Amino acid sequence: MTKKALVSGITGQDGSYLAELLLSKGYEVYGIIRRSSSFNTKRIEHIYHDPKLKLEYGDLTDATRLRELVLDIKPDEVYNLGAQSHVRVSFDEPVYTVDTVAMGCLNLLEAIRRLDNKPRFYQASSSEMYGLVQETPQKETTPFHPRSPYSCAKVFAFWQTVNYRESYDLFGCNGILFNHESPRRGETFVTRKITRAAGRIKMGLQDKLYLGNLDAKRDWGFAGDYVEARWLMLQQDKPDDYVVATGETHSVREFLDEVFGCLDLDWHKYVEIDPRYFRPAEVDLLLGDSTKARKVLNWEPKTTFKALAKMMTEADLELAKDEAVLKAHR
Ligand code: NAP
Ligand code: F7E
Repeated sequence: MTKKALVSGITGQDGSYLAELLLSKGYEVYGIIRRSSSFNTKRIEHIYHDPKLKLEYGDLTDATRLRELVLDIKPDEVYNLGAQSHVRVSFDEPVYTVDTVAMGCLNLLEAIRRLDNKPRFYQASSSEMYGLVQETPQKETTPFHPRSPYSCAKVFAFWQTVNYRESYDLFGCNGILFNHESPRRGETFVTRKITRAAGRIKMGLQDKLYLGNLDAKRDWGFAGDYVEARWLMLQQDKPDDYVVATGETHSVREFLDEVFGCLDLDWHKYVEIDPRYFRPAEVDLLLGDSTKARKVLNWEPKTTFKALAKMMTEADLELAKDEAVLKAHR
């Protein structure tokens, strides 16, 4: 029988890759989308007319609607990827962030708890939960020390998922994913902000790039490699929590070197520091140990740091070229 998956956050970076993967595996995919005054389905445009993709209006803060959706659809699997996912923005909008990230997860768990056939549940947990890191590298047993409203909300959602697993026999898994990027990454996250600006600088469309803390280090992987791990978690005999990471860490500075290097540019000529991009509390270093996912799920990342930087730079150079052509015809 055709499996059904319900995905929150389908219009986001990860939702779009997950939808592609599930469709390729023959799933009927139900995506929750938000009403917006402008189009917000750009990342799923290429699969929009697939008859197995069905989009339903909803919002993680609307518990009634979530309950209605799970009752109507009766999904076999639920992937909770929806979130106000920007850490810096979470300091400006803590209450809204907690509503979507923490309460959103709880609303979904409550919506499925009383179903006779409870769907398997995936929670998009985050390496940000390690925050002020208690050990390096970070693994499943490393204690959390969140450093932002976003990561505090993710810790709540993590433990609710564990709690529903232990209390209600619900097949709930946390994927503790370290930063993952792609040409579909939102343009305000640092990697994409850099590749977008570098392409525009190369094409003469921009002359400065304003950034914050260049010393922060992250374990950056490719989003396309990480979707398989999520799906694999829900195919196991037992529910569990897994770290998904590359096992390498690099600074923002090193990412700048790679990207501008690909375009034969010297970033020092273009980058300026703007304190508005500093955070009230910073996460200085993240480095994941995904031994458990590698052993149990037989998963491993395929894309290196260099290859990721090159892929994003080339995609954004193409975008900048299109932009330059449009500008010339204006
Ligand atoms: P993203 O690109 O920011 O996408 C977020 C998605 O959530 C979008 O589809 C957005 O819809 C939706 N959304 C936001 N608020 C919502 C609400 N109230 N109700 C329903 N949907 C809502 O994020 P991403 O990078 O794909 O990340 C996916 C998930 O993984 C998030 O939960 C994130 O916190 C988590 N995560 C990400 C990373 C990473 O490095 N990317 C690492 C660890 C964990 P609109 O398109 O309408 O805005
Ligand atoms: O920042 C520094 C910034 O916003 C990375 C989300 O997907 O991954 C993401 O959160 C680092 C930070 O990602 C700028 O201070 C310097 O140290 O790209 P980011 P993030 O905060 O790590 C985790 C795993 C998630 O779960 C989140 O949802 O880069 N940085 N200058 C800057 N960051 C931004 N955004 N903009 C700058 O100008």
